[in-house]
Amino acid sequence: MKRTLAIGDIHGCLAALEHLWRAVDPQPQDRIIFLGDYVDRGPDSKGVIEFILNLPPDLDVTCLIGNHEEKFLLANINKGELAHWLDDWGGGDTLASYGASGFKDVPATHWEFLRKALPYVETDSHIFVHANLEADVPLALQQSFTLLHKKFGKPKPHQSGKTMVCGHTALKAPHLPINLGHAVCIDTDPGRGGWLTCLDTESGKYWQVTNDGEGRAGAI
Ligand SMILES: [Mn+2]
Repeated sequence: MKRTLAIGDIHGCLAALEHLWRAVDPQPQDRIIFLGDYVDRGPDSKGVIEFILNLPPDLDVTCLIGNHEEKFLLANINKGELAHWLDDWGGGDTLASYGASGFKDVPATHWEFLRKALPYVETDSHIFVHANLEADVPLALQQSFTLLHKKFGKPKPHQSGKTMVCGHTALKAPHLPINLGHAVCIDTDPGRGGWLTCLDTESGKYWQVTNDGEGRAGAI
């Protein structure tokens, strides 16, 4: 049976992503949607992007952009953004994962990955986005701030009637997904000792792993 697999914020936690892949075992008939925030905080941001770029080509993979990818791109072209990224966003961990020369060591394939990541994706029943939506604004007219930065809070149902699936707002212990019916958040904070979450929006089943390989599952 086809699954639609949304994967929450990874934040450099390559080991967690590898554990999650073994637990979920995505197949060519599944649709896989990464919700963004691949980089910063965790130990191997480069490895996370490399893992995604090296997935088998017969898998149906969509990658969304998160605010941390936007910051990575901005830091490369603006000194103020670079200082902010390094001081406050964990960007130093990301650059260190590429090696001693920083931006010079980031391969062209990774810049292309960052630039090609999509702001949202829509199915018949769901809208997938990194951060949030304005309830009364059509999807195509949403502001970048809302899509990439706006915290989850208590979102109203989107005017489309579709269920929003997002990450971005880190859910603290016990690190479980939040399901409001019309909106679901699956950022369970793996970069700061939490869990990495994958949700099948068809069945409601979710899988969670830690960077240490601990695993659990449940349903929303
Ligand atoms: Mn985010």
